[in-house]
Amino acid sequence: FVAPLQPAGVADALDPLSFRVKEEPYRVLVLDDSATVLASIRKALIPFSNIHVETLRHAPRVLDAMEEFSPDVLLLDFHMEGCNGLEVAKIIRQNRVWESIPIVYLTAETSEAVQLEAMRNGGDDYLTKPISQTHLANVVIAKAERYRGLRRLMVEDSLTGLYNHVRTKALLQQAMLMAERQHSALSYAILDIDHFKTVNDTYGHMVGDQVIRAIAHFLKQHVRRADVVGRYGGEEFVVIFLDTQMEAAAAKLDEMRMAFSNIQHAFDDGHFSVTFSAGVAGYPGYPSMAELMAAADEALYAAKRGGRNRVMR
Ligand code: GH3
Ligand code: MG
Ligand code: MG
Ligand code: MG
Repeated sequence: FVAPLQPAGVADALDPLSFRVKEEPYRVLVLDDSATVLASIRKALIPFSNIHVETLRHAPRVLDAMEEFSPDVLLLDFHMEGCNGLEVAKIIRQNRVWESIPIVYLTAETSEAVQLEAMRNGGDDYLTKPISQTHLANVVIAKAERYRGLRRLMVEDSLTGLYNHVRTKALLQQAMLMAERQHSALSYAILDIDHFKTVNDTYGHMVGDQVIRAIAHFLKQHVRRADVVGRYGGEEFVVIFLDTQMEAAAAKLDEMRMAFSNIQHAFDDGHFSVTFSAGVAGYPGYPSMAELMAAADEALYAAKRGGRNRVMR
């Protein structure tokens, strides 16, 4: 069949961080040891349709809650039973994933010395109670907005909206640790478009870029939502198949390879097709990240040497 090239906006509709659409409300996690305070903050923020509030009373649960809820901003109480906000902020900041999440203190503590200490220890802002509903919402929205923009720059490839190189590697590391803990398998594949220089030379770089967007979109559509798709470099892509044995991943990739080779990319009045080659390697077969990546790379080169448009392992 003939598929038109993806218009520029198509890949942008996918938020590679969480598969959320971009207009989703800002997510704020509120940690306070008082149920009354939590209820009043929730009530203050509920009228704002672009804010989604989640509350937490128990500080030791904060990292789990953050992992589950994936907040865009954290509102943090200062004095809590058994610990204070400073300690919580320190623990959060030690975690690379959360090193730049906005932490906003919201407390009745008005001492300037305490405020200074809080800002020195990873706090982004310091609000004192009582506070107007609007002021609180404005600060939450402003911080969350900035963080989302920043996060996008850090982890997202701008041409395709896929995870970038750095983020892809971090996610692979994380996925391997998880697989080790759960005694499960995972598969890692690297894909490279065949004779892409010829595409650029024949149709121009703009069309080349469209093909890159098209394959990005195709890959996202053909793997599970939980799987990871990244753009590793120019016309090289990575797929991390979670909880998947290498044989199954290789079979899936081969199906995808065939389907992709049948897509016709429009150009002027005609069309052309493009193929890719892929190398795949599996955990626990290769227990370290470096070995796993090297094995997939070698398999990719073998696929290229073997004539391209094929999947090797
Ligand atoms: P092979 O089958 O061996 O992979 O051949 P190839 O032509 O694809 O060779 P190679 O992978 O070495 O070349 C990739 C080319 O992709 C080189 C570069 O000009 C082009 N390229 C890399 N990034 C982009 C991009 O973002 N947009 C476009 N249009 N071209 C790119
Ligand atoms: Mg308190
Ligand atoms: Mg290449
Ligand atoms: Mg290539």
